[in-house]
Amino acid sequence: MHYSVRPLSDVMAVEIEGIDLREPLNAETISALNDIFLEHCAICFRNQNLDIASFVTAAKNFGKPKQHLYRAYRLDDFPEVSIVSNEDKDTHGTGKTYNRAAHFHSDEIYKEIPCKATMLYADVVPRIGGETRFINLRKAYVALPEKKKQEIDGLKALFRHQHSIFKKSTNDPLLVLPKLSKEEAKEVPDVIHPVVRTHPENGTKALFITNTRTEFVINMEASESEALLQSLYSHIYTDRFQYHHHWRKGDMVMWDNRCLLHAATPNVPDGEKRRLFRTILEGSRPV
Ligand SMILES: O=C(O)CCC(=O)C(=O)O
Ligand SMILES: [Fe+2]
Repeated sequence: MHYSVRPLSDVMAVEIEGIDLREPLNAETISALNDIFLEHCAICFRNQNLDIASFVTAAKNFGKPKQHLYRAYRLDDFPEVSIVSNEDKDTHGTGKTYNRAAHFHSDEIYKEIPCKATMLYADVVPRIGGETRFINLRKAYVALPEKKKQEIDGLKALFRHQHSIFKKSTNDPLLVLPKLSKEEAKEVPDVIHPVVRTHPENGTKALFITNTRTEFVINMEASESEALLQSLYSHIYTDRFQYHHHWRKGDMVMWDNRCLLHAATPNVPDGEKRRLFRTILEGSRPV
C-alpha cells in the first residue's frame, strides 16, 4: 500500500495521506503504522470519510475500543464511541455549554489500567479555533537534567479522578468536572502509578503526571511532594514540547496517552460548530 508520511512538528506527530480507513488494512500495513505511531506518538490520517460504524472498524485496526467512564457520553448503538462537541452541556452544574477537557491530561490516567490511545475523527470543524494541544512527555523526560532523572526514577504517585485542584479552583471555568454516579465512582478509586513510565512497546521513558490528576508523590512529605510536582509541571507545561493540531474535516487523529498529554482549546467562536467522534483503546498497567 502506498501512502505518504510527513512530520507535523519537530516534537511529535505525522500526517499520513493515501490511506482510506474505510478499507481493511493488511497486517503488514498495520504493523508499519504501529511503528510510526510508537516513534512519533501521534498520527493524523487526512481526508477520511467516516460514519460511526466505519470509525469503530477503523479503530479496531489499532486495538480494542473501550467505553467512556461517563455513561452519559456513550452512544446507544456504539457504546465505545462518544461525541466531543462544543455544544456539550454541563448537565450536573450550570446547564450551560462547558469546556470539556481544556486542561492538559492523559486519558484515564486516573484508572488502574489506563487506555493506551485515543482516536478522534473530525466530523464538523469550526472555521477557526478548536485546536487540540499536545505535550510530548517523552521529550520532556529526556530533557531533564540527569540529577533530576535519578531523583524521580522509581517514585510513585497517587492519582485521583476527583483531584483537589477542582475543589480549590471553583471559579475557573476551565476546571469543570462532571459529577460521577455511584457506579462511575466505583470504577475510579485512587490509584498509584510510577511518576516515570516505561513504554510497554518500545521501552522509552516518559514523565507520567498531570496537575489535574496527580495528587501527591508517595512516601514523601506533603510540602516536598508539592514542590517536586510543581517543578516538574513548570518543566512540562512550556511551548517547547508542544504541538497544536489545527483540525481539518476528515482528520482521524490517534495519539499515544503513554507519552503525551493533550488538551482541548476552548476558543471556538460563537455560532461555529466543532464535532468529533471519539474512542479510546485498551491499554496496560503503567510500569
Ligand atoms: O476536544 C479536544 O480537543 C480533546 C478532547 C479530549 O481530551 C479527548 O477526547 O480525550
Ligand atoms: Fe482527553
